[in-house]
Amino acid sequence: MTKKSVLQQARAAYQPKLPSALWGAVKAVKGAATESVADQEEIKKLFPNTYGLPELRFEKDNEVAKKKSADKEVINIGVILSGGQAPGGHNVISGLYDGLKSLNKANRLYGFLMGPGGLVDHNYMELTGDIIDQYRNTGGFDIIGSGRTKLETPDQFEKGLEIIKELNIRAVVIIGGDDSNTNACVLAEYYKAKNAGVQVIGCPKTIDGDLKNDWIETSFGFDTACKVYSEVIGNIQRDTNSAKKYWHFIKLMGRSASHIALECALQTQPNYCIISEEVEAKNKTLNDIVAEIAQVVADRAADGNNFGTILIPEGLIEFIPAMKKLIAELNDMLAAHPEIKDMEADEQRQYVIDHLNAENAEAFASLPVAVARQLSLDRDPHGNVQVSLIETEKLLSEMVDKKLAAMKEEGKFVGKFAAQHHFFGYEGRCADPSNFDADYCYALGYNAAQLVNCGATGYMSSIRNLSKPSIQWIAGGIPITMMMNIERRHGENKPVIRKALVDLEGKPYQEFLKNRAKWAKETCYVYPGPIQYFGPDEVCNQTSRTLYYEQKGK
Ligand code: FBP
Repeated sequence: MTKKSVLQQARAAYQPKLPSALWGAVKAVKGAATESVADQEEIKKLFPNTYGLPELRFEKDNEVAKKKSADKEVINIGVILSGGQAPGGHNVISGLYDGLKSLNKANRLYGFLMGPGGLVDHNYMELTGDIIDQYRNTGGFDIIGSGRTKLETPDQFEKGLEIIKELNIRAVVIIGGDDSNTNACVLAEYYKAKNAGVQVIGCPKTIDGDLKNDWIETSFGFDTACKVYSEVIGNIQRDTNSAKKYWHFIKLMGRSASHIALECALQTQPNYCIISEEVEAKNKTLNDIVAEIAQVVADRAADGNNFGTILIPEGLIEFIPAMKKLIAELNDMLAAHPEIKDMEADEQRQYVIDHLNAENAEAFASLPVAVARQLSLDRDPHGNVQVSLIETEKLLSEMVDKKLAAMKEEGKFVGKFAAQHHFFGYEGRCADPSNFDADYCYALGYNAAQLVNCGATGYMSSIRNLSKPSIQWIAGGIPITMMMNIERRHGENKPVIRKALVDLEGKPYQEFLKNRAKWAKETCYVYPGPIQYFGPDEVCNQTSRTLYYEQKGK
């Protein structure tokens, strides 16, 4: 174990707060049968054993509390961390461990190493109390590591079953984003169909904030990651407001949806923030976006302010309608001809241009070479373009620079323009969880143990009512099939959990809309400062602005 910082030592003593519904023994109360969000007939056909299950809600159970521990069945659980790191993963595991031990001290928790691949390759370790105690309230996924192996083939499921049986594991808990939870459901269906006696439960993880709906109010890690990014954006804003000489182009993680950019904008009040979902809805081109940014720069320059901040969501490229069409055709082309990704750069570029339809070929040819190349490279195991590798912040600032030069010639820009570039993503994914994420994650894990105990499979751990104090949070489980629809992936139609994009009618975006013209022209920066773990409630226990506005008045 590495040396602990003074903060980590103090933080280790923090006891996350559980919802009162999970204090002591619980019983699962069944709600009505459920349906998928769309494509009901197709999803039902694909998940005959896990479709239509009822929503579950936990309540205190006085009867079970009286059972002697000798009568209790031993339950072993295997846990997997899947995909990108998100603050609080260790607390999901410590909550799961404590929940499991609260049911029966003889229960055991196994961690599969380096993501879903650990299950298939039989790489695991037992997570004992001593190990868990080293990781309570810490960031990172290093307790067992994470990975992006996609669990999808019967072969993988059968290999997994061998080790599951060997370790007498009753349930696998998969902590992941929308794609990993989709695969958790496929695994649950497979094991249920063959009566393997193995349950599968998902937990909603991703800093991107796009795994949310009426039952999953936020994915864990979003709160902490956005607070870290907002602290640094605030610091940059103070710097630029001091020297008054740079425009900072700041790209923020979030593979697809713009929740992180929107949340950071609400926290820091930058001069400009692109929301990809708005770009798509208004059918904007890259040139439109560049023209808007250049106008903001020119308007501030007219007031003598040659400085500012611009937030750019990582997933922007895929939301520009012309790019979206291009990427869809490229995805199909790469799925049908995987050899393209191994070609030399020039040969690859020509091949792609020759084989795209005319409109897409023109869009592709007009892109800077580095961006075009990134779009033609390998996808991640879930079929996603690796947008974090596309330098949109540089692309935009170069285009804005050119546009301003043209505006200067026409007498429409009278100032100076110097740009700095930043990309914040990895900086926030392993931060020590905020009090909100520490509590939320612990509750998700503890709750997952209860879902296993009540025999659920194909469910996601759900903790709701999150803008209220944690004691009032609602605990239960939601059938994963309920969140699914059919989407095109890797050139095929697949059942997947529907991604939650920024809702342009929603309160967080509307709040941004109300203020953005003022933030663009004036200097209204807010400097949130670092996450605080100790101190007054309003400083330490604030939820994200997104959750606050979404739940305001509810
Ligand atoms: P998950 O969807 O797995 O939570 O990962 C999210 C994310 O952090 C994205 O924001 C980012 O685009 C991507 O992971 C980066 O992937 P990698 O860690 O493989 O570089």
